[in-house]
Amino acid sequence: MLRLSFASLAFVVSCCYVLSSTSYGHAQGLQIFGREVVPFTITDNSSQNWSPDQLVGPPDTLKSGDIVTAWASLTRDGQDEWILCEFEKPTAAAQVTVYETYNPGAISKVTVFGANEQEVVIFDGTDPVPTSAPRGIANFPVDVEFEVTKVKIDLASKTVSGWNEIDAVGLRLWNGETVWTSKATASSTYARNYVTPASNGITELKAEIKALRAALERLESQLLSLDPSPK
Ligand SMILES: [Ca+2]
Ligand SMILES: [Ca+2]
Repeated sequence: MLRLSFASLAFVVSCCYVLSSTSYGHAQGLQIFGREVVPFTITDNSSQNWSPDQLVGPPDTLKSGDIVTAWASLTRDGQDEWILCEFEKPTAAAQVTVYETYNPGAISKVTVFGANEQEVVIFDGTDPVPTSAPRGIANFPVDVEFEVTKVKIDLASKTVSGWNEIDAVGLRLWNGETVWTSKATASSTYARNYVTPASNGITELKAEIKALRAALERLESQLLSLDPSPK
């Protein structure tokens, strides 16, 4: 009975964890025998969930929350973070617009860059979006003599609790139009914790389950050897 129940339990735990991780949100690492199981998610483009690529293009995270279409740092508050957003062509910008979609209020500095190594800090202070808000759009006026090619946004992530997720960054033009980030990098990303739902990811997951079952069988064997009850 012990053999059956233990093996079954292990498999059920593994399957439940996989299923529980297939939705929005940071599935927190499940500790099994001291080893953190890598979260697994099944959505389109899931290898890029929360990656800097999620900063590219117009806003697509339509509500507040821990949602995969926004960039998220690797840790909640482990270090201060930054994102660097590039634009397809130099732009005469009137304003930098930042869509904060989860735990807003962490923007501490905004720097704009030009094609000829120009660099100007246009904001250094407290994020205009309050930390109490569920989400918000932060606007920073640009008053520089050059066309903007890149924007760097520094985030006081250590200070503002939780993942400070950003959905999109745009440059508002003087005519009211907005151009959106075409390429982005970041100080860190939660995305690297994720595996794709493609064959590689499934193979890795199967290997993970196999290793867990083997570990459980070894433990079961050890427990049986210690069992003083008559066979
Ligand atoms: Ca934070
Ligand atoms: Ca986005």
